[in-house]
Amino acid sequence: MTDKTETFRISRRGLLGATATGAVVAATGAGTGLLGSATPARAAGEFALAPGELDEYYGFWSSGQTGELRILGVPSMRELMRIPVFNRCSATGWGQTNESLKILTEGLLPETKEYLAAQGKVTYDNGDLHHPHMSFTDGTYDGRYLFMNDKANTRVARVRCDVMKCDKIIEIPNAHDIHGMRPQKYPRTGYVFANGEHEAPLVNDGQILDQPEEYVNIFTAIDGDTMEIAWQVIVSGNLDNTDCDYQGKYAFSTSYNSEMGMNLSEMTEAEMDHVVVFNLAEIEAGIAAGDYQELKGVKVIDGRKGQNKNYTRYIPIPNSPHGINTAPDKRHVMVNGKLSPTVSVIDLEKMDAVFDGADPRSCVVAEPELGLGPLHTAFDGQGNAFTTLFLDSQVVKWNIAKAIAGEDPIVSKVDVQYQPGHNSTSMGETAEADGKWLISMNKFSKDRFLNVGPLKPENEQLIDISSDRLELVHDGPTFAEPHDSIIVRRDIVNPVSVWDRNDPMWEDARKQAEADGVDLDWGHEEVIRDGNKVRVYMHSIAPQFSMEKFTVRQGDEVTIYITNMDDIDDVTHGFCLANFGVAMELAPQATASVTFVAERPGVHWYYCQWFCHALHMEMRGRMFVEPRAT
Ligand code: CUK
Ligand code: CUA
Repeated sequence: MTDKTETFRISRRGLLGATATGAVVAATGAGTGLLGSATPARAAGEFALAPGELDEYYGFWSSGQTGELRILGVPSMRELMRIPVFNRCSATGWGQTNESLKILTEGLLPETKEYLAAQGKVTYDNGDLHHPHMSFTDGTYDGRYLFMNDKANTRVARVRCDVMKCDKIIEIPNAHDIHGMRPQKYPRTGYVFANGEHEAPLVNDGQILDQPEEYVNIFTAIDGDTMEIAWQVIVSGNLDNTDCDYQGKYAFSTSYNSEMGMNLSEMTEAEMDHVVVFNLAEIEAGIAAGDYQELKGVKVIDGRKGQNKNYTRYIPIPNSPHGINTAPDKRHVMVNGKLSPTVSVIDLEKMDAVFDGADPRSCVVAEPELGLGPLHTAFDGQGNAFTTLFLDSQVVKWNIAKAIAGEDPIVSKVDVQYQPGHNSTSMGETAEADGKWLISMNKFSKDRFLNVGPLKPENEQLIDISSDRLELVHDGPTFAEPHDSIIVRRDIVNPVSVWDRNDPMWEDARKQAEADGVDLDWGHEEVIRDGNKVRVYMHSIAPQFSMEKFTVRQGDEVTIYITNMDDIDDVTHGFCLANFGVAMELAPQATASVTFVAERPGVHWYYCQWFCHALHMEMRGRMFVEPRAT
């Protein structure tokens, strides 16, 4: 860090004050003049990669209301890939191909399918993806799956890390608006824990509105292998974020609305909210003993306050806690105060006693004041924690042992631009936290980038945490709105470059081809008529489709199956049928399919829309639609 930057920091801090808010920054107009001229310091060669050099870490990013998962390289912060999940993707055909529609529709509840049918749809085309997390084995990432939530439409999805495509999406019954979500760390995933955020009547059929005592919230455990619901727990208060221990005994969720208020003033009334602790073995035993009600096919156990059972405990925590993060010491859990300037440190070694009847607060072993608006905490594996301070626009590094000893735990603070939500450290949510990098995911970028109009990008900053001097080394703009990320050592993630022809993703296509007597393992070109359903099988091999033309009739329901015979790295083709709104990705050795009604007579060109060859433009063919006889 140069002196110039140091001075600039101090003056900016002085200018905005310790509780700078977006409004203050906007009102002073300080940004463009004062801040724009400063050149950020760079530790030369430390994080910048030369062209052709590969990153040390995979970063898996959420995208909030965009609904997709993103892959970035860390530390370069280069965006490597977007994986459509809850969104509709024009490039890959996600949300249009038969393979993706199956994944998007098969996990929906019957009433959702009915609702969507009334809108003329088969699936949602939006999502709000906040929390991406990898599956664990024995306390660290195992490279099998990524799991993620959809707050917008109450879903949980899974992405296969071998092909980096989504293979399962389920809607969570009984719960409302899945927010916090984490995989079980030990012995393995195992469970995926998911919080319903918004309270609702347990049977939400339009009979109850203003009877808050009838409102409940639901915590869900999903089996990460089968993606089926294992069980649910009814809780008091709402549920925000969640995490679990390294022992396989407890999961825990923050609640910012223990009041069960229905408006802002009611929700923030109480001085204390709580963390709900879930005792996994007790819940499993309760289910086995039949102490549940079955709701929409799910076993639901009652873990509300005052139930006098050992399924849950409620730990009082000051005011509207948000993030909850288990430290790599496998013992301490940080509960981030949000409206309280504190982080509450829970000692899991005291949790058994709490379930045996000890005062719930007895597991809270420290509550250091760190600054204004603590939202999320990450770790370096060396006994330190890094907490984002939303209102202060800072990340604070603090020492866990000092906080427990009652000493001043603050090691250092670094300004971030501006208003951070989540942060994440390299391997920081595993037992293998390595203390190299921290990403601060800031909700506002304001003056940090060229002005692109009223809608601004967010700003994600890379901070070198290898010394006590937290060094900001990179600004990265991102589109709406990554909440959370994980940073995974690259040796853990090993995707393939070419699809397996027999991958489950293409199973339906293979079965249909077999029924139609078409051999997908050989180059094929067939048009099968089955009433007004027409199935067209062809293959692609650069720079050609195996069919230069085919004919259907107006009104036919046409399904196109294409196998990409190319088996070389990076030779992806596409199929785009012009003026039919049809397009899909054909990665090497994939068999993808798409269905549409041929309601437009005439000649229609289909073309390859992924640049694949010097003769890519020539990679096209004609669909001829014969007009309906009048
Ligand atoms: S939440 Cu967004 S900043 Cu959805 Cu993880 Cu805290
Ligand atoms: Cu095939 Cu472009």
